[in-house]
Amino acid sequence: MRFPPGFLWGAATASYQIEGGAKDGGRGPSIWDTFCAEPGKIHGGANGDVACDHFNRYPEDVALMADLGLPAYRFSVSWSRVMPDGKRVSQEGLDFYRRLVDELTAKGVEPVVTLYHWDLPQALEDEGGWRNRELAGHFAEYAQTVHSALGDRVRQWTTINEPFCSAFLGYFAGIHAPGDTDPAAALVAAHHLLLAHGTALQALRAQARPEHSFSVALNFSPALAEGYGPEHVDAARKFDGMHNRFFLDPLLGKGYPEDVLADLAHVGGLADAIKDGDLETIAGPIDWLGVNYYAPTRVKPLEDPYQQSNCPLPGLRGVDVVAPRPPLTGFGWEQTPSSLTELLRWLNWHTGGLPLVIAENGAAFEDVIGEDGRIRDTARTNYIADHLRAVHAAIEGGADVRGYLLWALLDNFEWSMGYSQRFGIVHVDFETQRRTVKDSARFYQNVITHNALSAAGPAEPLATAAT
Ligand code: GBH
Repeated sequence: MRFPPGFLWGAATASYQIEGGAKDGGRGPSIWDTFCAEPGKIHGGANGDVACDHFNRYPEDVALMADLGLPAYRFSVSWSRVMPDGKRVSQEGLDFYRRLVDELTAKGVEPVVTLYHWDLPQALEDEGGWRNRELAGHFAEYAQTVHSALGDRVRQWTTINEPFCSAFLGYFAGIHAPGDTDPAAALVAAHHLLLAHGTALQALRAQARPEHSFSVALNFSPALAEGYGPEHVDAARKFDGMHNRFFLDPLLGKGYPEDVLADLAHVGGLADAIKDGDLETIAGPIDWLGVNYYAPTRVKPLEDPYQQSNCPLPGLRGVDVVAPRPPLTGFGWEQTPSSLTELLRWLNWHTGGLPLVIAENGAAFEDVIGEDGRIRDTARTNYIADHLRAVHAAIEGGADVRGYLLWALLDNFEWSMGYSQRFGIVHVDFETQRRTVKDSARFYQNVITHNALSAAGPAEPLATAAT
């Protein structure tokens, strides 16, 4: 299975999940520092103070990327490192990303920069966080600052990663920072995140070079109905509406989906938050869409159509999210690559052929280090191989998929799960900070080298010794 010429291969990370150096280089606190300090929020009481110590070890990590032959690396910039109080620029903070980008460029790895992957400066949370409309303007200034500093070397830009998670997990489910549980606040936050994207996009376009391209990354979970009756179809529609189309449609200039607004009529907040001109701002054209995909969601109708759903979607009623079907990943997520093919083909149709980049896809499994030091993570390798075949099938089916950025380069701080879930193709020993290349990384290297993979059969890593 051959991929199109020029297909962008790479791996991804995010600032708070790998950097550490929480108090180094003048970094200010973010909402994740605060959230992690609250007892009971994070598995094992963990935090990102040290994480992968990438802040200090980035030269080693970039060398590793070069050794793996990764053409691209997606990482995020920490707003609170670049602007410790959310507004005042720290040259020291910018310099860190400058050094990182220089190192990547020197080693021939293309940087793909995400401006916001959830680590809001705490000072801005103190002003209301994403409940506060003014954050859109602050974010645009921050975006311009980073773009001015790195735009000579960085061509590919993503404004915001997964507004779903920031808004719904952070302000409704309470399982992400800042830990609020207010459905109206979550909808308002979602609107302000989209507005921040649109406002920043306008600001960046105004200072962009011709080679720059801009995107936003959304997490998608296709809804799979457990039955065939109209109530089942409607349950899937509701879940898909709130989880996927609520964020996508405004970005495409379609506005918030009418059916979702009707489902949400009983929750306040959103209608008042939408001001004249907002939807135009949000709909500024993007050059490509970042698609983060891990698993579908199985749904069935609740007997009581007014009962709040058991999933973290504000205002969602009458939908029962049921157990995923095996085989599951180590995290308990379903492995259904066909849903990725369906998603990409649907996106191709729904967006009118917008270029798509898989900005995240990967799996957590428990790893065992063999006596020879090798990590034979066959389950992860098979997950990746199966999902690459699914991407290939979507391309055959007409979707304009331009790249695949695997989550994650390194094992890292997995948010509320702390260090208990390993997504890396490179193992990190969090005691010694030793990196060990897993078999899945060698398999991926092989795919990249050939720009192709076998159509079936067990996925084999390159026959290279692991270190
Ligand atoms: C990505 O989010 C993140 O961008 C990345 O930082 C993270 O490390 C990676 O996934 C792995 O988790 O709580 O009911 O919604 C993925 C979005 C949102 C998908 C939460 C799984 C769990 C079910 N994720 N969702 S629920």
